[in-house]
Order: sequence, then C-alpha cells, then structure tokens
Amino acid sequence: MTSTNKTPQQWVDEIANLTKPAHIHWCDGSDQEYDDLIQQMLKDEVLQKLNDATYPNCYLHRSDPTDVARVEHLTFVCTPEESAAGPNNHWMSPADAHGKMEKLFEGCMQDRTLYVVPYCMGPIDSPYSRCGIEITDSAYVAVNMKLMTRMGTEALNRIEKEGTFVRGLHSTGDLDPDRRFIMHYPEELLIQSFGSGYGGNALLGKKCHALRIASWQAQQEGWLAEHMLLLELESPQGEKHYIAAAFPSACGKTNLAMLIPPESQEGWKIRTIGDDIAWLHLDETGQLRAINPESGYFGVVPGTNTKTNRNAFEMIRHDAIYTNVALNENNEPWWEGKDDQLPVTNWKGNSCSEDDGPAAHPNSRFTVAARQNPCYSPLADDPAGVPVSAIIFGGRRRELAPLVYQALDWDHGVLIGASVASETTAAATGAVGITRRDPMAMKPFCGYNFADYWGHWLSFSDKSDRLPEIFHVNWFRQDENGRFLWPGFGENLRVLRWIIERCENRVEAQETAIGYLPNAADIDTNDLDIDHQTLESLLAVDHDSWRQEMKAMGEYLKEYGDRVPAKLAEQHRRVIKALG
Ligand code: OXD
Ligand code: MN
Repeated sequence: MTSTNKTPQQWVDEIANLTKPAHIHWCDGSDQEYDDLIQQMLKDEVLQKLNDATYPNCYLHRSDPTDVARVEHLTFVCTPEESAAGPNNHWMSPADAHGKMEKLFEGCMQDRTLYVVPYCMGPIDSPYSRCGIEITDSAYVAVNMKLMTRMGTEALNRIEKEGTFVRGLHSTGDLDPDRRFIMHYPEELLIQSFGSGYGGNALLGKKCHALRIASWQAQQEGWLAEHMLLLELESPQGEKHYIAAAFPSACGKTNLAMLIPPESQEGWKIRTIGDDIAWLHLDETGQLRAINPESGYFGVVPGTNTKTNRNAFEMIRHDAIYTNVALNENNEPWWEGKDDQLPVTNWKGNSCSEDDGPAAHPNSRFTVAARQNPCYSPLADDPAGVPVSAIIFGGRRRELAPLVYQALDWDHGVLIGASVASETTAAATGAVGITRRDPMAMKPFCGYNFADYWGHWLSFSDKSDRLPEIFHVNWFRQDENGRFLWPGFGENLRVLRWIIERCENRVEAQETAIGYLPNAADIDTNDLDIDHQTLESLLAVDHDSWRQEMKAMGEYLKEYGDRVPAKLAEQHRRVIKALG
C-alpha cells in the first residue's frame, strides 16, 4: 500500500485484493448514476425521502449517533519525522500507521460494493486544480462527492493525462469508535479513513485532500491551501473586489459567503465563489489568485433561516441531502432556528416527546451543489480563479478582538493569522465554547508543522509587492450580559465596505499597537440600532487585555521551539513593545 506511481487500475486492483469487495463500481459522475445510487440507498434504508411536494429530491441520512463530527483525536499526520507533523498534529510513523490500517482494511468490503470515485478539486481545466481518487464502500459518500467535487469521467481523463493523483481509501468499517482512524501520508499523497461515515472524515476530497494533503503540496510548490471562503463584493458603481476569509468551523463562513445586503445598503451585491476552502497562487504579475476547489457545500443546518441566510435557506429546498436533522409531521426537515411547525422525530429517529436535547444534531449538515445557490458566481468555474484584494481572519471571541482592524503589512498579518483564537463549536467532537488557538483557522487542517507553515506564509512577502491587505474581524463581541454588540449577518457588509476602502487607500485609519483601526465615523451605521458608545467599545483596544493576549501568544509560540520563524517572533516582540 505504500508505493505511489500507480495507475488508477493498478491501485484499484490492489485495494480490491485487500478489501475483498463483492462488486466494484467505477463512478462516471452522471446524473443517472446519482439517481440510481439514491434509489439503491432508499431501498437499503440508508436514506429516507423527504416530502416531495415541498422538498423535491431531498433526502435524509441518519448517521450512527456516535459518528456525527470530525474526530480530531483520531486524525493523524504520518510523516517519517515526528517534527514534520508538528505539535499541531497527532503523529504516527508511516510504518505503524500502515500496519494498523492494513489490518483494519483487510476483508472489510466483503458483501459490499467498492466505489471508485475519481474527482477533481477545482475547475477541470484549471492549472491550479488537483485530482484524486477516493475508494469507498459507502454509496452515501459517492453521492456526496458528486455534489461536492467535479467527480467522474472528466476527472479520470485528467488523472490519466497527468499520471498522478491523491489516493484516498475509505471504509465505514463497523463504525466502532475504537476502530476509527483518519490517516494522512503527505509524502505518499495518500489518505486512509476507517470507521466513520461522517462528512469531514469520509468525504476525502474536502478536509483530508483539499486542506491537509494540499497544504503540504502547497508548501512544496509555493502556493497556499486555506480554510477560507471566497466572495465577490460589487459596489453600486459596478466595482468588484474579491475577498478571502478564514474563520474556524461553524463561525459563519457560509453565511458571510452568501450575505444578502440589507435594504440600507442599496446597490451592493455579494456573490459566492466558495464557502469553505480556497487555493491561492501568485500569478506571473505577483497578484494572488484564488480558486475554490469544491463544487458544493457541506454546511451546518441549525440556525439557517430567512433572516440569517436566505440564500442557503432557499438553496436547500430542493435536490439536497440532509444529514442528522429532525422531521416535522409533514416529513419535512426541521432544525433549531427554523421557525415553522415543530419537530416530531429527532435526528436519532426518536420521538421528540420522549427524547430530550436538540431535535436536530447541532452539527447536522446539508449537502448541495454550489450552483443551487441563488448568489452563485460563475467565476467559481473560471480556471484562472479570481484576484484577491483582501484576506480576513476571524474568530468567535466574546471579548478583546475589535470588530475590525488591519495589519500594518503582510508579515504583521501573518502574526494576526497565527494568533487566531476562537471558542470551539460542534463541528468537532469535544467540549463546545472553550477558547482555543486556531491559527489561520487551520488547527485541525494543516498537514504539517505550523512553524513551517507560518514560515511559508511569510515567504510570500519576498515574492510579491502586490499582496492583498490582511484584516481581522470579530462579529461575536458581547457585553457583560451576554448581548451581542454587533448585529452581524447582512450588516457585516458595512465592515467589508471599510475593508475595501482601506484596500483602495480611500479612507484614513488610526495606527494602534495591534494594527490600523477604523475611525468610528468611517463605519456606516445608518439605519442601525447601535449607539456611539457601543461602536466605540467595538473599536477599542484595551492595552492590558492585549498584553495578556500577547503573553498567551508567546506561550503558544514556545510550543514550536526554535522552529518558529525569526520574522514571526520579531512581529510578536514589536506588538508587545508597542503595547508599552
Ligand atoms: C467543515 C468544518 O465541515 O470546518 O467545513 O468542520
Ligand atoms: Mn470548514
């Protein structure tokens, strides 16, 4: 299982020999194949059809109740040297990991069909795209991959032409949490996932390939694979800007990418290029260009409604796969935050009157093709990608981080990205609401040592003098009574406008110890129920708290020892000095 230069057929033969499937199915990616797989899953009760009058072509999948989120403690990066994986990853030696996984995969597909899923991450004809083949024994994975990636014959043709591809082997196994592992072998361009059917662990094109393996490839090849949404912002004058923004899981990337401007922001438009992952390359002029490697969305359902995200609400009304939502009495999907009727059956399939807790799992998901998004940008299919004007980092922080601030330059921006911290959410198993460091929102997804990754980010300032401006935002500031200070959602457009004004050098800002902050008058608050004092506190920099924050950041950096790039340490010292 360790050699790399195999043809797809050779690799499939090898895996079939190991896993002993009853059938082998090469996915062609056609609509007919999708329909056939759906019919098969309805028969096998892997899927349940939802109300066809109100939710046409929508299906519900209930996963095993112990298999509902990414399992970071069971996710490993397997490099020959432990230090290459870094303190940010769990590590296992390639030999140990191969030994363990080979035993698990042996004979695991008896009585099952082995699906061969060739896919392309990114537009099929883009030089920035990369291909992979996922072998899986889950028809649910195959149909999700059809929605999430360019899957099938065209991808296989590209793979055959290029002669190289990322190999992903997945089996749901017996769903025993003690026999569940997600292994990454960056040097072999190989992923092995056993014992989970949950999206982030099983749809290998997404987090495993497009982030963990791709971040490693990107370091080798001089580009960036990031946990970022990509949006187009068009002004009333028709000026367009492209923004990439990194937020930890379940912090509203999908909502921001599909933002509907409020009535007060007449003439502004937002279109989505991507909602979760961006691959960024410098072009020959030094401009950073981005593609979205995915072609679908695997989004968090709870909280989606016409007020928070009308585009998403509409796009999941047809041709969608729901995972772990509740049902109402009309056999329609139901989730917390959907304000119609009441749920009768919860995500586990139990009666809501007899089972406490949320009706939909907090990490319940929808899968849909991106083209269903009412504000889908056709540029998502442009092989040249889009030119990025601004990069935004953000986290969920009750205190400290102002609504928005701008880095003094790229290297300072890298420190800001490396300092991202956020309160944990339900997207991964573990406690929710604990603040943890999540540099560049990549803590669960960077396939190599963070210290080397920061060094890679810093190397860009030597390669181009036209890099995007870097910003930090925080939509989640609360007062002492837990009330949000900023209205968020569509109103976040006001902050994006300031960001673009800064990129265009059209507005002054105040230089502070942590970066450039807006003058309060430059954030448009017309028609907003927000008083001057609240805005001032959203834009305040409390030096004591920031000194503590920088101290904590210093402690964090110590975990990476002398591998921390000198330029990053220098930025850290500079901010401490400026704080006085
Ligand atoms: C996701 C995640 O599913 O970040 O996108 O967990
Ligand atoms: Mn994500």
